[in-house]
Amino acid sequence: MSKPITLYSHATGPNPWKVAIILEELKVPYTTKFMDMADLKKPPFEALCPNGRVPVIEDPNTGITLWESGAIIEYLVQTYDTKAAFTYTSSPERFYVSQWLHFQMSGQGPYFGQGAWFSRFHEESLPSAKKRYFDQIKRVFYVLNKALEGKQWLVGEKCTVADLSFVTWDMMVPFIFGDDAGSLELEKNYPNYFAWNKRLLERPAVKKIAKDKTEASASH
Ligand SMILES: N[C@@H](CCC(=O)N[C@@H](CS)C(=O)NCC(=O)O)C(=O)O
Repeated sequence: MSKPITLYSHATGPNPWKVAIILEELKVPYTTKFMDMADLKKPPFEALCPNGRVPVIEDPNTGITLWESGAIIEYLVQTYDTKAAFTYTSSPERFYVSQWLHFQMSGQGPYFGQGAWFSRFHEESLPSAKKRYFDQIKRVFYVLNKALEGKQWLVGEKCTVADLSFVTWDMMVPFIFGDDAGSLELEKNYPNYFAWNKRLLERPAVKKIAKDKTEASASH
């Protein structure tokens, strides 16, 4: 039995919860340390992550400290998914898993994040910036919807870390779009994407993390 990994997290931010889902799916023991945003960009946290963001993991079993959620997911899979239950060892499948993980990290996370910024946090209303990111988010729905035509999962016949990596940002859609969320008509406009996201949300590990996140948001 391995010693628990420490996951540095934040109550509402989706990126650490993405890592929590992978830890749950892999049944790797972990403990969560919730950070205040105000403590991220100064010592002692900066010594763990010079970028001053969460997630960060510390794994006492290997001595590694790691940040950037995509790199953490790759580490967890390579270290703890010894039977490749959530990835592939074959080619080209393992490269396709990597491709989708990179797309999530560069194509989904940053655009959804900026969409949230300009719809919720920016100090002035900038409709053109909001439109730019909302359009890009719709583009991500379109890409996923097209890739999932006639398929249950992004790569091969099973759920992999590529699929799981998208779900916590997808959970943020109502928050990002607010009153505009209904006009997305996700089920009608992106049916493959919609069914896939529903499939992900029904997984016990994803359900547990959705519940943990709701509870953490209420108490932190
Ligand atoms: N690319 C990074 C993004 C991490 C990130 O932006 N995390 C947010 C929480 S979800 C954060 O720490 N924000 C603090 C800040 O922006 O100061 C990753 O995927 O790990």
